[in-house]
Amino acid sequence: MASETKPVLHGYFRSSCSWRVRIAFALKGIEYDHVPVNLIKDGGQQLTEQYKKLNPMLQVPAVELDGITLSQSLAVIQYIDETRPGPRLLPADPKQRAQVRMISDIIASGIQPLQNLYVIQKIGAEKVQWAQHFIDRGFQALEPILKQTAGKYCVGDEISMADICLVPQVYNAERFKVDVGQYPTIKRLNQTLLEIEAFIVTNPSGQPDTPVDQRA
Ligand SMILES: N[C@@H](CCC(=O)N[C@@H](CS)C(=O)NCC(=O)O)C(=O)O
Repeated sequence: MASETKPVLHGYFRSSCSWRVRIAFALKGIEYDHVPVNLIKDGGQQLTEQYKKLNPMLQVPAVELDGITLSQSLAVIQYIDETRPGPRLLPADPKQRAQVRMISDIIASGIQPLQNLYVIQKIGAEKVQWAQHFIDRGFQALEPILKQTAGKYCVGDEISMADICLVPQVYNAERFKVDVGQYPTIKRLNQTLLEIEAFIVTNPSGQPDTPVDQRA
């Protein structure tokens, strides 16, 4: 049962996983409170004993809502979808729903974890090449899949969790200077989605914790 209390999002402006949750809240029209967790400052605020109680994985996002605390952005998005009115984030059709989950999992399990801060910190000098390699590897798989599933958006013509995962992943790819032009379907979908209000207002360049010099 959805409670009256506003959800609290513990997140970081530049975290792609926090951005996923912000987009889902925006699409559903859910107001929330934001608690910034700076992944770099003070050696990483996600590593404190206090934060560990919220998310023992020491990652953002963590979301407090309806009396529980959830980490894992896809679990949060699916919970919101199951408990809140507003546009569906997973399609009603089981085949399309499976395709949305497939695309979301490729990004959330097969691409994003490999360029996580705590991973690339272990890589050292080769970190940019490492990140580029695994983003390219993932995008080479995503491109033909999206060619088959996409209409206006990643799966058909309704915005879904797959789109919520795609845009922040393309943002990460651009940060690591991956040439997204090699992937015309990914590029087209990203451009279309970036014009939608829920994606604009949640952009890392305009969050409460976005540093002044990184604001758009
Ligand atoms: N599967 C998790 C991944 C969360 C995750 O990787 N978060 C990153 C930011 S996008 C993080 O907190 N990294 C902290 C670090 O690298 O120390 C989710 O979808 O929420």
